[in-house]
Parts: sequence; C-alpha cells; structure tokens
Amino acid sequence: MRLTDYFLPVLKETPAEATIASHQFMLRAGMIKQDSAGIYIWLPLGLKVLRKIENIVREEQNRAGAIEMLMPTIQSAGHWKETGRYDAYGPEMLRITDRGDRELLYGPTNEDMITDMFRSYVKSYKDLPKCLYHIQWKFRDERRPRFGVMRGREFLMKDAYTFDVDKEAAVKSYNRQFIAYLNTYERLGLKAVPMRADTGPIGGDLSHEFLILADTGESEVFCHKDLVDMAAPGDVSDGDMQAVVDSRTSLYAATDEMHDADEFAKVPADKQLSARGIEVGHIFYFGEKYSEPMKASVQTADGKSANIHMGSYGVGVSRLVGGIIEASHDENGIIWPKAVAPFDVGIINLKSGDAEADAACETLYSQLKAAGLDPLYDDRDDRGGQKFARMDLIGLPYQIVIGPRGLKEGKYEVKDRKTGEKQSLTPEETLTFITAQF
Ligand code: 5CA
Repeated sequence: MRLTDYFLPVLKETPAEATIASHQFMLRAGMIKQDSAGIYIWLPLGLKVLRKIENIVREEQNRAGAIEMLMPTIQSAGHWKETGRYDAYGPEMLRITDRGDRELLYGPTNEDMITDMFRSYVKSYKDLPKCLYHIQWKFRDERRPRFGVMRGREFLMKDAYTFDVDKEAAVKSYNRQFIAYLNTYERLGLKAVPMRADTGPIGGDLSHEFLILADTGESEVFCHKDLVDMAAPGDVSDGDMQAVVDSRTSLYAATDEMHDADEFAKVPADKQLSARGIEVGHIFYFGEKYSEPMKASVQTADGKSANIHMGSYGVGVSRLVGGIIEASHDENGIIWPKAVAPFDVGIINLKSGDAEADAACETLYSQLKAAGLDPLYDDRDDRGGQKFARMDLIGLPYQIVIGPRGLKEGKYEVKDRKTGEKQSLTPEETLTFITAQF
C-alpha cells in the first residue's frame, strides 16, 4: 500500500480522554475513532489488526475441532425468558422492541440462543460431542466503558459452545478449549496465564480466565511465576489433555475474587507474583444450567434421557488489539508482533520527488510484494522526522529507510522496530534479510 493512496488519519496530539497507552496509540495511529461511549469505528489500520487476530483465533478453534457458524446480533427475548436470564442479566443488556412490539435484545452472549438451536436438531448421544463457535459483535451496556476497545460497549468476541452427554465428556471438551487458548495466545505473541475465576452471569462452577499481565490491567491477580513463561503445548492427544491442563492448574493462579491468601502463602516466596492483568479470555463449564430449563436433552446409550452438559468459551477479539499494545509498546508507539502487524514492513522515502529515491523505493516495494509480503510505502512529501515518528507510532516490525545519502553508497538503512537495531544493507541484502524474517 502506498501511503498517499491509503486512509491513515494519524493524530499529532494525544487525545485527553485516553489515559492508557493502548487507547492513546490506537487513536493517534488512526486505528479507531470513537462514535459514542464505548462504540468505535474501526479505521482501515485497526481493522487489519482486528482481522489478523480474528483469523488466528479461528485457525486455532478449527484446529481444536470446533465448527464455525454465525448467529445474529439481535436475539429474541423468548430464549432468555426460558432460561430466566432475561431478568437476571440486568441493565447491561440492551433491550429493543420492534414495530410489532416484540421484545428483542442486542446479544451480550449466546448460550440461550444456541441451546434453543441445538435442542431442535440433536436428540441422540450419537451426535455428541459437538463444539460450535462464532465470531460476532456483542453489546453490553457497561456502566463504565473505558480504556478504548478494552472495555467497550460494542465489542467482537469469539464464543464457542460445547455439548456433551455427561460431565466426564464435557470436561474433555473444556480441556480441549483450554489448550486451544494457550496455543492461540502464544501465536498472538502474548503470555496469557490461566487463572481460576468467578463465573458471574454465565454460571457454573468450573471456570478459568486467561489474563495477560500489564500494569494497566483492570484485575488484580496472584500467580506462581513459572506459569508466566510456560510454552504453549501445541497439538495434544486426547489422552494427554488432562495432564497438560493439570500442569497449569496445579500451580497457583487466581483472580482477585477467587484469591485464597492461605493457599497463596504455600507458594515459595520467590515464586509469588502479584500483578495486574487484562482478561483476554474466559471459559466456563456450567453443565445443565441452560439445558435443564430449556429441556435440551438427548437419548443416552441405555435408552434413557439426559440433559446435555454444556460449556462456553469466550475470547475478547477486539479487546486483544488493545491488550497486545499494552504488552508491546515504547514511548514512541506500538511494537506489533509479526503475526498481527497491520503491514509487515514500512518503506520510508526520505526524498519523495527525487527520481533516484523514488525509483529505488518503487523497485523495493514491488519486490517485497512479489515476495508475498505486505509493505506500507511512505511516499508522502513530508519531512523525514515526521515520517520516522509516524512509522514508529504505527509500529510495523521493520522499517527500510531510503534517501539520497545512502543511495550514493548503494545502501538502505533497515531498522528493527522492537530492538531499535539498525543495519546498513545493499538493496539485495535488504530484500534477502526482510523476506527471511517472515
Ligand atoms: N459466554 C461467555 C463465554 S463465550 C462470555 O460471555 N464470557 S465473558 O463475559 O467472560 O466474555 C468473554 C470475553 O469477552 C472476556 O474474557 C473479555 O476478553 C471479552 N469482553 C467482555 N466484556 C468486554 C467488553 N465490555 N469490552 C471488550 N471485551 C469484553
């Protein structure tokens, strides 16, 4: 993409309403624009990152055997009345009436709707287990929407739902999602720690939140230090799943609501970590909470009828955009992990309009595209300082600076955004180096 063709409304000043780095940088880098409290327009640069995160989440769900579908954002109140959640959910739910005075709502989550869908088709244990998911916008009329996309009112979530014949089978489904979450966050360049968590309005007694540690996190968390640096397990066979989950859950990790000071005191003092965290996922096993009132049951192998055992599994896709920035930035701007960067590499032309500089930039731009990369070419007629600041702000993993002085020696300057390390390379070396990074 050539910057002169793109839509990248970068701001020079930090908007006063933004108090944390991710919110400030997302506004300044032209990724989002607030339309009303907690509701954002995703500008082109922001949308690119959102889509990359969404795709990684999708790939890892598919790898774990979950099946994608899409439920509507607008739901009928009927499903929620059946489960008793219509009243229980309270003012966070946006309630709507249509022209025929029918009660609708903008979905804050989908347990009720999917249980209704599932019961209408599945009647036998032979059709279980199943795991269905969608990636869809949610609305929660949060009392205090804040920190930009981190606590929005409209936000994008991946929510998966599992259906099993009994608790034992349901725990396997839970473990499979638990492992998929560890793999997902690692691919996103994050260290997310699973912690015992409260279940709130979703319900159930087995639940984990996945949190990334950051000073600006909304939750206070307590955990064993070793959990933070454990590598993701990758593909795990069914027989090994419980052991992988146990290797995490046997180490102390809890959110504030579930914290037990006496238990935590048993962790060796040099391994105790109390920190703040951002909740980027939350998984629940709630058994028959919805299948019981909705009479979602199947015939079992011995000819009896049993309520389906269910769980639900959420990833905060839009929150992750902010979460990744909280985990990876410096005073100059964002530092994107390669997997989610909006462009792979930036080309800075230090003298746009100069025939030689333009030709060198154009050639490199075409070569990078031909190599399958997605470069952003800053071909604007701005001062060098402005170009450097903008490129640092938007945080692409590599920057290639081309100007008359370097060209005299046949050299480009290649900068690693994360380390700040600069190399002076020939055009050929530049292409070889950059393509080798992806
Ligand atoms: N039905 C369950 C799981 S599918 C559920 O709704 N769980 S949740 O309430 O914990 O939400 C799942 C994830 O969505 C959270 O872990 C968080 O990352 C994200 N999330 C929740 N509320 C917001 C919000 N107001 N803004 C941005 N992301 C949010």
